[in-house]
Amino acid sequence: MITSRQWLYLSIAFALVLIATTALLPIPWFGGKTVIEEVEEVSSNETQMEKTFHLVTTEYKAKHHGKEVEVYRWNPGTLVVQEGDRVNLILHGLNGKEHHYSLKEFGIQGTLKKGEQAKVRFTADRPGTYKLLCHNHHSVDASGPMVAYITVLEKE
Ligand SMILES: [Cu+2]
Repeated sequence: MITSRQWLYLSIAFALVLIATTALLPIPWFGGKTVIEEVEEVSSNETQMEKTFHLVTTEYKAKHHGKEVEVYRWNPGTLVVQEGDRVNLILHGLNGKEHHYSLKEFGIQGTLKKGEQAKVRFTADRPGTYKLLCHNHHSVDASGPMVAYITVLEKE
C-alpha cells in the first residue's frame, strides 16, 4: 500500500525527471534546441555586443643614409567588429609626445599624450572600414601614416 507521503515523494521525483529532460532534450517550441543551448546562445550574444580593444602608440626608428627616420603606428592597426557591437577603444600613449586623433564617421576626436590613456566609445552601427587617424602623423612625410583600420562587418 502506498501512503500519501510516498505519493508526494514519487510526484517530486517525477517532476525532477521532467525538468531534467526538458533541459537536455531538443524541444520543438524552442526551435528544436534544448533549454541549455537556448540559454548559452543568449549569453554569447550578450558578450558579443561589447568589445574592448587596447591600442598602443608605437614608434619605429631606423637610419637611412646616415639620417635617422621614425614612424608612428597604432598597434594593433587593424580591428574587426560586427555591426551593432558597442566598441571600447582604450588608447595608451606609449611613444610620441602627443597624438591628435579622430574617427570622423563616428564623431570622435581627441588628444592622446605620452604616459596617458584615452577612452573612445562608439556603436558600430554601419558596415564599412573606418580610420582612426592621427593628425600629427597622417602621412608618410609626417612620420606616419598612423592609422588604425576598423572594419565593421555587416550583420548576417
Ligand atoms: Cu601620432
